[in-house]
Amino acid sequence: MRKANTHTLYWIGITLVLFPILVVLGIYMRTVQFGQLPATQSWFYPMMTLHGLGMVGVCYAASMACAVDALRRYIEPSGAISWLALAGTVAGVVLLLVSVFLGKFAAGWYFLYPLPMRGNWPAWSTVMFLSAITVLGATWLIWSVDMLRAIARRYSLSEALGWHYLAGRTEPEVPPLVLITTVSLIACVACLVAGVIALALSFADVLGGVRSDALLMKNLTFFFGHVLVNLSMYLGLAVTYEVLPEYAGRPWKANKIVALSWNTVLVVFLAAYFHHLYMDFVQPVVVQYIGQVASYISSIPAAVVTLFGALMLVYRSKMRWNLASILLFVGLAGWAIGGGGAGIDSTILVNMKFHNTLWVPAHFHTYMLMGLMLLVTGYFYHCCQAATELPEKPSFHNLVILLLMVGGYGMLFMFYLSGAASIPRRFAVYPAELAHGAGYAGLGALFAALFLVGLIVFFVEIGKRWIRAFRVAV
Ligand code: HEM
Ligand SMILES: [Cu+2]
Repeated sequence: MRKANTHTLYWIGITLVLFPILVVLGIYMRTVQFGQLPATQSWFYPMMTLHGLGMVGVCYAASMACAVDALRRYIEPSGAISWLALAGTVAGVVLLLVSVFLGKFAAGWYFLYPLPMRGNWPAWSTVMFLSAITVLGATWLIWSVDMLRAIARRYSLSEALGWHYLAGRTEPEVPPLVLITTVSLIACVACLVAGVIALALSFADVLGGVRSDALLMKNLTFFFGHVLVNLSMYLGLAVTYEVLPEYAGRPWKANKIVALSWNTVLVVFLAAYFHHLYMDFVQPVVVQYIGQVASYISSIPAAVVTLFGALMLVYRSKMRWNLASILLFVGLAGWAIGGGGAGIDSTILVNMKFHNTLWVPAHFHTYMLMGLMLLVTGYFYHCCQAATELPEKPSFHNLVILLLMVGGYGMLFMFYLSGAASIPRRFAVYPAELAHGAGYAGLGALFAALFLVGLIVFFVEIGKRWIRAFRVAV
């Protein structure tokens, strides 16, 4: 039995509440796109904004909570800042809910300038939305810096980044968890600083009427958004490197190749965000090419090393399959499949056709929903199960996996088909020319409902364990 950490249990509780609500919003959007619920159409864009930002926030905070929990074996994060992270996140969510539900703020999750100032919602709701992101961004910046501080107390920067492996030494042994988290946290500080600048300029506009350069704002915004989403994924992978070996009964250690691939990620992935600006012809042409090349270099080596490592770990091992290890394993698969879809879209020749079609939500939902969220829920289950050791029912768990897989991939397949059929993203209602989009939307809603059923069954399983673990811990 391994007592669960109180902060982690709170994060698990928050995730278990927010995630299904946000899934319901997703089903709602697909239903409106199917042509149903016409009376609620004016809520589509506020709900899209809430769903998008809410999901990205849950993914980030939950994956960070996993990484922090796993890291506690090696380092000691500050207790006060762990509480601050929880309180600041809850405060940010409350501000966001007010801006969306009372103010009908609807500029989309990345609030691309100058849309937040030009919509038909009141200026106070824009201020409220920007305040929500400010609170979340400031909280997460402090959280990340504290984790870097805690890592630095035990490892030097060059050790934490595994540079001694690159130099051919194998001592001191640094777990891949520490290496990948350090890479992610450095990127996190960079992206949150860019976010702060974009926010300050947005505030200057909405409060002081000071206009900003739209291209500069777009660069800042996508640097922030691209990096935040990707590093959340990396945090999910980092804990997989740590936990999957427990089930395989074999170690998964850092070495020269692991260190090299993740240092490449650190150097190159900050430049990959240019793939979001292919349509901006006023960008210097050279950065468009950099965007495509950086997208490949930042994803392929780390993916190959991680997937190969995971397969070697499992191959002919006496793997103990339970809900945690299965979710981690299929989560890796979802990450790889979504990554493939992203790679296709980051190719300029393809992006010319796929830009802003549903192909984009298709690929990022693949690695966020069937990748990261499965890694996170797998890790959470692992914590709760380790803390309670309740008997497990394999047949019941297989049912959960089946529902999640059929529902999730069915929903995604409808997104991919829509994208390939040129259905644009962010259309609440499809006009006659795009009428074929409605059918995909209806099927997508059905599959997503199946996913939700799987999620509810899963929550019953993890919920029992969570309540017990909570009673012991608090
Ligand atoms: C079963 C689960 C989910 C369903 C049914 C769902 C559904 C949807 C739908 C229908 C849209 C609007 C697509 C459009 O542009 O027409 C959307 C957008 C989005 N979703 Fe999800 N989603 C789910 C899970 C997730 C997860 C796990 C994430 C995690 C990051 C996520 C993040 C987003 C984002 C960022 C947007 C874009 C919002 C915008 O354009 O501003 N979703 N989702
Ligand atoms: Cu990107």
